[in-house]
Amino acid sequence: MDILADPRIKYILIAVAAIAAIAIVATRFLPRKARIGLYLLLILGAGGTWAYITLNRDYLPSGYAIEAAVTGLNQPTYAAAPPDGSGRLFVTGRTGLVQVVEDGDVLETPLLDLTDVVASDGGEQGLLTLVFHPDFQDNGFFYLYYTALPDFRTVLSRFQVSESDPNLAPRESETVLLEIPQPNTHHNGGHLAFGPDGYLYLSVGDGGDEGWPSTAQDPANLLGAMLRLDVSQPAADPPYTIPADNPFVDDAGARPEIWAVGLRNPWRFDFDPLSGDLYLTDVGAQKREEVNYQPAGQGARANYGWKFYEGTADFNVSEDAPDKSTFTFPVYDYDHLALGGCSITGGFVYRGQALPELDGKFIFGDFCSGFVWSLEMDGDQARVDRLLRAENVRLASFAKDAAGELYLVNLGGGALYKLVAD
Ligand SMILES: [Ca+2]
Repeated sequence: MDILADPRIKYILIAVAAIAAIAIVATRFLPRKARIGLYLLLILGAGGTWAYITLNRDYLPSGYAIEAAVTGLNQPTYAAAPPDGSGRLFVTGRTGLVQVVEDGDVLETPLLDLTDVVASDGGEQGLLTLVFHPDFQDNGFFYLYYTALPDFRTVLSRFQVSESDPNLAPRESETVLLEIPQPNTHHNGGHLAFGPDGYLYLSVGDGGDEGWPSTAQDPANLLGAMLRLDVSQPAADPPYTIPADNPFVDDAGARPEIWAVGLRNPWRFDFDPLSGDLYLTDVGAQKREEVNYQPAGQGARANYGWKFYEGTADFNVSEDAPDKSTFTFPVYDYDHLALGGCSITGGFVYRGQALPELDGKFIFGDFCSGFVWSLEMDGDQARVDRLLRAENVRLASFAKDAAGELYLVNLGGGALYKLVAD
């Protein structure tokens, strides 16, 4: 961060230096009282400069900025580029629309309209995410994750793009993979991504459960967990199979879909397309937001701690809590008070071309403060740098285009902003 790049600070520093120079010269000629006055002025000036820099450092130039790329979207929650060379983006909208962006314009007719079945009134409900089947170009399959009327259950479904019109996905193409009952309207979090192993990973919030033991610690319950499904056999019934090495397959009473437990509202995650490392953000309760990390190939049966722990802090460490060493703690967590945040928003590992200095870094932000950071692992230590503060952006998500460039998804303003060099 180049503080001197802000002209206001440059002027203040010049003014302080000028007063200092005058004071030094004037010391020879001025009476004692006037000298003391000048010294006081000098101290005030220096103090004022320090306070100004401290209070404004979040707004100083950082080398990064955002620029509007797509506007006129309907409450966007996520966007993704179909892997077919078309350059399009499919954008999920909270109320249940999937809109198509072509050449920067939002097409008038949506790809899919689920507004009559999607529950979106509750704080964290809606059509939340989308992922393309790795063989999308051949089979036209993509998956959606949404909360459904009338009981607010969570639904994971597969859809198929029409063979005659690539900007249309018929409602009748829906095949439901999973339905998960929800005890509450919040912590519906969730993200979908294919891992380097070709399996479909799905993160599921704890459903806002108020009880104990927590659904997040209960492997008999799909809430508060990361699931791993094999969807390579589309005709299977149910329409997925359980990977043979899923960690709970041999545990009596456990759901074999579960890959990891102890999550509260795991809103997004990403596998680095190069290394296969996993970055998983989990939204905290009242205090702490966290980033979890697993090197490629690791993480099966991990317990991320909720709701014994919120980030690295104790939350409800009951007497029967397992030993602390059995949990996977975040590589980075931050306090709401310290940074004005409220809800962490992941995140992608940047592998685009335009911002080479971000290559391999995990980019994430906060829904309330608008801060955007990069995180880089050095051994088992995380190094975090602040990239920018996106004011007036309700940062529901990040998104990635076909070239790997990153966007901020502004739920409030119906827009996608591209992350660019300033
Ligand atoms: Ca945790």
